[in-house]
Formats: sequence, structure tokens, C-alpha cells
Amino acid sequence: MSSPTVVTCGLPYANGDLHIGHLRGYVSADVLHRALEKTGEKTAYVCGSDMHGTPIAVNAAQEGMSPKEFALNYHEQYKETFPKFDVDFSHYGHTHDDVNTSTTQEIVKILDDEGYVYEKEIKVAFDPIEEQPLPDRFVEGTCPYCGATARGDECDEGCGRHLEPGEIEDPVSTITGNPAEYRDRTHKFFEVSELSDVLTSFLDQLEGTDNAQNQPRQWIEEGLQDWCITRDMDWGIDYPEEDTDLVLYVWVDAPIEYISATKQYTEKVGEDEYDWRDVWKGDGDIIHVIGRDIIQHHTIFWPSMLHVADYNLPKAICATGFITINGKGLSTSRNRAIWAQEYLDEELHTDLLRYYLTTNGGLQQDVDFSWEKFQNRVNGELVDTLGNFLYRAMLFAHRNYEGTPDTAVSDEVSNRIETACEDFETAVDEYDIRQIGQVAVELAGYGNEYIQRNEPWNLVDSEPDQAATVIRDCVQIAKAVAVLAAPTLPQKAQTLWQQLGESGSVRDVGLDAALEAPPETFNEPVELFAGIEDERVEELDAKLQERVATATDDENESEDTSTGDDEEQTMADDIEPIAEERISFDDFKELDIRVGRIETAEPIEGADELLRLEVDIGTETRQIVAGLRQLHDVDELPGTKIIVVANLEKAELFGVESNGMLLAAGEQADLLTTYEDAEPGEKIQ
Ligand code: B3M
Ligand code: ZN
Repeated sequence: MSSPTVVTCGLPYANGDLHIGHLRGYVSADVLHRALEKTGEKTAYVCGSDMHGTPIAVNAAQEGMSPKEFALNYHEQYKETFPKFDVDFSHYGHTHDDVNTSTTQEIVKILDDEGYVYEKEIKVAFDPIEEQPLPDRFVEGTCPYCGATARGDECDEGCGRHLEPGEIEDPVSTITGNPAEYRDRTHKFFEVSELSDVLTSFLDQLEGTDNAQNQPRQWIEEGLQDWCITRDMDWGIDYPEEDTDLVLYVWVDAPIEYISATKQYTEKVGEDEYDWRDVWKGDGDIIHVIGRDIIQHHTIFWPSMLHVADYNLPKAICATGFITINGKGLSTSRNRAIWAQEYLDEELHTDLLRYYLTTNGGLQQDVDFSWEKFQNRVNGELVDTLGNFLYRAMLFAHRNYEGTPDTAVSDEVSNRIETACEDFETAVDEYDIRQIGQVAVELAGYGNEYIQRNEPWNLVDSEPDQAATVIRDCVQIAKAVAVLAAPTLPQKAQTLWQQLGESGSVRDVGLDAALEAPPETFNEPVELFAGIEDERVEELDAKLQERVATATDDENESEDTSTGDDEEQTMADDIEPIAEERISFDDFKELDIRVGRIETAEPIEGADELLRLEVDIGTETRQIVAGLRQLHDVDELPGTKIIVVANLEKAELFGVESNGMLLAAGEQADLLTTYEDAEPGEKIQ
């Protein structure tokens, strides 16, 4: 047995309802955990609620509750909600329990004993009228690095940096709105600046997503600052020292919960089954899945603590992109989110959302959610490819053979299944969570093509042996699909497993099962997926639009409803985030972009939004179809200079050929033009 692994996912602050921005991370890590299990790894998946920090204290005070009561309520809610999405933690704890308190205090004492902690007098924001210290989110002002408005301990609307106490300029209390003043207080600092070399070699070996390696390298080059690990607050874990009323900064005890939760898992199952020491102190592996906004905490502060306290450092850090909704940043305060409970109430199958969230783009990429895109992927990939293949293959097998034909699988198909299993293993090794989910769908796509190519329905009478082989092959593909899809689509894979007449749980079988013979008989299959109708999508979308509109109206009336909303995705709300992935200059050069001039513009019959344009692009006049009809005065368009991508593939819209694409900004299709007198045909470069 190889050494065990622990997979963790960033802890949700016990501070608000769960939404798909959260679910993306927890489901991704859950898929990785289940996929590791499939490849035979002994793995635990741990997490817990993050109970501390100023936003929780602020929100609890507003609700007239103690922070503990407030946070425990959310903790209970999370514990109930995650399993509904089959996010199956081996242990789900919280940061305020005894195990985490003692583990945290023990680790901090080691940092102190090893000489890595010193005291320093710093400026702490105070509300001079209320005589109240204003740690972190209690203070708002300007980021000293980029000038953006920053709240508390991070510049979440600007450069994304972690901000030390005292750094925010022009501070104001978020509770009273009073201008704050900085006063001298003595705090504890952890000497992270001493650990650049350790961190550099840690990063050299780190696996996971590129962003988790590259960003911290830059921070190290810029020079690391020591880290203030205490706060003037009551809510938190006490600094382990007599005569101090400081508590530890939330980011000290939060990642330590990864260790505490693993310990609690060991307590539950026994050391022989899974020993937390193997992963945290021995030769096991630690894999963290986090949001990309907390890379700094996991690649600088956290490994520094682990190193000094003599724990293992993470093997891999996988940092996910954000979720956008209809192209705009998810915003809890604007109610622009899909809430976990809402999704459940709609009675949409949870596997569909798991699939969408984990296979939409690479892990690092932002995923845009719209009900329409959701429908497209469900109907296209799950219904048309996966479901269609399974139903066809198994119905044919059931009707003609009452189950699995009694013959051998062809070499072609057994090789194809082996390749799929290898692809799955490679995806696991590379933390390619998207590919983990795609392997089964690709295999089903092959299955469809295989059935179509071999036309077993034409063979049953004339060539019964060949027909039996083809169907035997298809049943085997169906079984392999069940095995490979299980991490991403746990419920659907289990249903398929039962349809194949298999007993037990598909979760418990290894990859080898993909090539083992299915039972001889099985019943008539039932279709695994139902398509989502257009009307349903319209309804869901209308609901979303309506509540975003209502929330935005409310917000305009009140002052700042987002105070303390720490879970808000950290990007300017209305602007789609810039793609993380860069393209090369050569890629860019492949675009042939030219200045054009609109000659004529006319509506296209039956298409409310489209216009047919004749555009002079210097060398020729092109016909281009563009969605400008509702957004521009059609008569004004002729004579307008525009910018055209000239070497785009031709497309046909409403039966009219479009030979090029014009560039326009935003939802209003604000046309790009030239500033001076560039002539049609001139190249944009
Ligand atoms: N509670 C949530 C966040 O910043 C924070 C994660 C802690 S992970 C140790 O995404
Ligand atoms: Zn900044």
C-alpha cells in the first residue's frame, strides 16, 4: 500500500449561505479525492468551518448574537448541505473546537520557542470616539500598494495583496463610519522573512496549478515581510502565553484545522486504518485545493509555519479560478449568485452541477455560469453523448441478449478502455480535475461512434456472432463509463452500476473493474439523464435576473450592504475577470484584424437582433452579420469605420453567410473604430 494522502479544501467562513462559488472548490476536491481512491490511493478528504475572524464578529454583533453561536449555526448548515451535493468529507470539523485550539497553540508555541516570533509595537486602527480597536475588516481605507479601496487585511478590489495592520491609508471604521486613528500596540510577529530560501525550494517542488507556484515566486523576489499573527479581539484562539489578551489572527488557526481534522478522522477510524501522522509527519502527501485569492496564505504563511513546527509541507496546491454569473462577478450582496439551497429547491440533479462546475474549464480558469450554458452542457454532453450511448447500448443488449452477450470483448474496445483508464490516471497525477470528469464522456462518445460504425441492428440476423461482439463491447464500455464517471457523477454512476446488474457500490471498485465482465443479465435500462427544456431555462434565468435587479435596487438605497461580506468574490463586481491564461504573441499575430467601413446595413428577416452589413475592408467588400439591430440606429451605420477580424471562419446566421466579425465592446455593442484617419484595409497590430 502506498503512503496515504490527505486532500483538503479551503475552509468556508461560517458567515453566510453556500453558493456555487463555494461548491466549485468543494466539489473539485471531492472529485479528486474519489478519483485518488479509484486509483488505489489511501486518501482522506478533510475540511471544516472557519469560525474566527472579524467579519464573523461584526456580523454576529449585528445579529445580536455571540460570534460562537452565530458561526456554529452556519457550521451546522454547511455540515448538512455538503453531503447533499455528495461532497463527502472524511471529517468536517471547525476551527473553534478543542482539537484545533490545542493543535494551534502547540504549533504557535513551537514557532515562539524556535525563536521565530518577536514583539513589535505597531499602529493599530482605533475608533477614537468609541475607544475601540479596529482590527482587519473593522477598518476600510486605501491600499498603499495600488490605491484601490481596501477593507481590512486584504486589498480585495485591487492588487489582491494581504495587508498588515497599520498599512491601510486614510482608515475609517466600518462599524461607525468614524475616521479611525492609528495607535501604538504591541503585537506578535512571525519571522517569515527569514524563510525565503525554504519557501523557494518548497515552490520548486510544488505540484498543482501554475499560479500557485508563480505568484509566490514573485512575492519572494519582492522581499517577504514578517507576518503579524495576533489581533486585539476577544473572538479567536488565545495566544498561548500568560498575561496577554491577544488572540491569534484567523489565518494562523484556519489552516491548522487541516491537521486537526485529519487527527479527528484518525480518531474516528483508528490509526491502523489511517494515521494522521503519516501525512503530516511521515511520508504521506498533502494536497490543498484552494481559491486563487488565498494563494499567498497557502504558499507563504502556511508552509512557513509547517516548516518551523516540523511538519510536512504540501505536495500540491491547486488554486481554482472564480465563478462568474452571466459574465459578471458573483456577488452575494447583490444576490448575483446561484445558492446551494436554491439549486436543491429547484430539484435539479446534483450530479449535473458537479459536472458543470468541475469540467467547464481548467481548474485555474474562471467558470462562467448561466442557466443557458448549463443547459447546453447537460443536454449536449450528458444527455446526447453519455446518456444516449448508455441507453442505446443497454437497451439493445437487454432486448436481444437479456443482458451481456456471452462472448469476448474485442481488442479494439479493450484497448480503448485501457486508454481511458490511463487517461484517468494521468489526469489524477496532474490534478486535472476537468479531465477526470471528461474521460467517461469521451469514452461514451467513442461508444456512440462505435455503435454507429458497426450497426449491430443490421447484423443480428445475418451475422449473429459479430452482433454479439459489438454489443458485448458496448456493455463493457458502459461498465467502464460507470467506473470512470463515479468520482464526478457519483449518483448517476451508481444508478448505471445497478442497471448493469452490478451489486455493491461503484465507488468501492478500482479502475480494474472497467475491464471486468458485467453480470450476464440485466433489466431494461431507464434513461439516465433528462434534457433541460428551454422553458425551464427561461424561468430559471428570469428568477435570477429579477432578484439581481431587486437586490441592486435595494443596495442603491442603503449605504453599504456588503460590509463584512468576506466571502464575496474578490473582483470588481461588474467586470468580467481577465483570463488567467496568456496567449503568445504568435497566437495574437494569427488574427488578421483590419479597418473596415460599413457601406450598407439592413435587417435580416426573422432575426430581431441581426443586421446584414456590407463592409469595405480595402481589398474587397465583405458581407458580415452582426447583432446590432436593437442597439444602433440602422440608418446611421453606413459610413461608420469599424474594426473587423478578417480571417475568422465563415459562419451562417439565419441562412445568411457572415464573412468576418466586427469588434464591439460590452453588452451595448459599442463599436470599435479608429481614432484618426486609418483607411479600410489597414491592419490592426
Ligand atoms: N476561510 C476562506 C477564504 O478566504 C477562508 C479559507 C481558509 S483556508 C485555511 O477563501
Ligand atoms: Zn492593492
